[in-house]
Amino acid sequence: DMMNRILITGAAGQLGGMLREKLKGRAGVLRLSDVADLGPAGEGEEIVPCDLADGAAVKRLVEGCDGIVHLGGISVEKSFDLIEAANLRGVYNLYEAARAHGMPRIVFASSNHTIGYHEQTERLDHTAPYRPDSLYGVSKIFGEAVAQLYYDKFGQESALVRIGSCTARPENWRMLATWFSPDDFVSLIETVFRAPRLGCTMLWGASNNDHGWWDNSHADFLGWKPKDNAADFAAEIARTVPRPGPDEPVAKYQGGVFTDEPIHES
Ligand code: NAI
Ligand code: 15L
Repeated sequence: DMMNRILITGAAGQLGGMLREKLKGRAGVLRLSDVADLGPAGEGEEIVPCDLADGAAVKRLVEGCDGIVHLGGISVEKSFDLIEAANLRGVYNLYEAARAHGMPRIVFASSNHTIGYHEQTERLDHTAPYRPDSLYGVSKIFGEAVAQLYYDKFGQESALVRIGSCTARPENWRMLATWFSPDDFVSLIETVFRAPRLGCTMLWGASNNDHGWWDNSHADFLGWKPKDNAADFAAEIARTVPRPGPDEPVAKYQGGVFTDEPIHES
C-alpha cells in the first residue's frame, strides 16, 4: 500500500468516481468525502460527508489521513459566490486542516483554465505566465498560491496538477492535446505519494500526447512517465467529430470554450 489512509475530496464527482474504483486496494483505507451522495461504503472505504466551506468540519475530515487528493469544488465556470465558498474558502480550509494534522501530502486538482488564454500555437513549460480564462481558472490560481505559501512557510508538500481533460477516452479535437487518461492520473498520484521529495511542484496533467502543448521536464526528478497517447484515437475523432474552424475559441485557445464564458451573475 502506498498509504494507510488517503482522503479523496469531491469523491462523488466525475474524477472522484473513477479514482474510487482505480485506487481501491492501493491504500489501507480510502476516505471518501463530498457534499453529494456517495452511496454506501465498500470494503476499505470510509464515507465522510463534508462541506469544504465549513472549516471545522474540514479539520475533522483531514484528521488521520496521510495523503489527500483534493478534487472537491466547483469544476466549471459559475458565479463568484459559488466559487468563493467551494474553491477559495474550501482550499484555504483544506490547507489549514492539513497544517493542523501533520501535513499529509496534497494532490491539488488544478486546471488548464489557469492558462486558458494562451493560444494553441504556444508551447508552455512551468514558467508560463498565468492567463486564466474564467473566475474558475482564477480560483485554481488561488489554490496554487495557497499551496506555495504553505510550502514556503511550513514545508507542506503538494503536487499542483493542472489537469487537461480527464475522461475515459479523448472526445474531440482539442483533447488530442489535453487528454489525461485515468490510468496516467493514477500513476501520477502513486508517484507523488511515493516520491522521497515532492516539494511544491506543478505538473501538467496530460498523457503522453503527440499533439500536446505542455512540457513537464522541470518535474523529471519525480520519475513520472505518462503512457497513454490521445493520438491513438485521432483517426476515430477525425471520422466522427467535425473539425472546428481555426478561429473558434475551442480551436484557438488552450482553455477552449471557457474563454467564451460570460461572468455569471451571483
Ligand atoms: P465534478 O464537478 O464532477 O466533481 C466535483 C465534486 O466536488 C462534486 O461531486 C461536488 O459535489 C463536489 N463539491 C462541490 N462543492 C463542494 C463543497 N463545497 N464541499 C464539498 N464538495 C463539493 O468535477 P470533476 O470533473 O470530477 O473534477 C474534479 C476536480 O478536478 C475539480 O476540482 C476540477 O476543477 C478539477 N479538474 C477536472 C478536470 C477534468 O477533466 N474533469 C480538468 C481540470 C481540473
Ligand atoms: C476543467 O477544468 C473542467 O473541470 C472539466 O470539466 C473540463 O472542462 C476540462 O477542464 C477541460 O478543459 O477539458
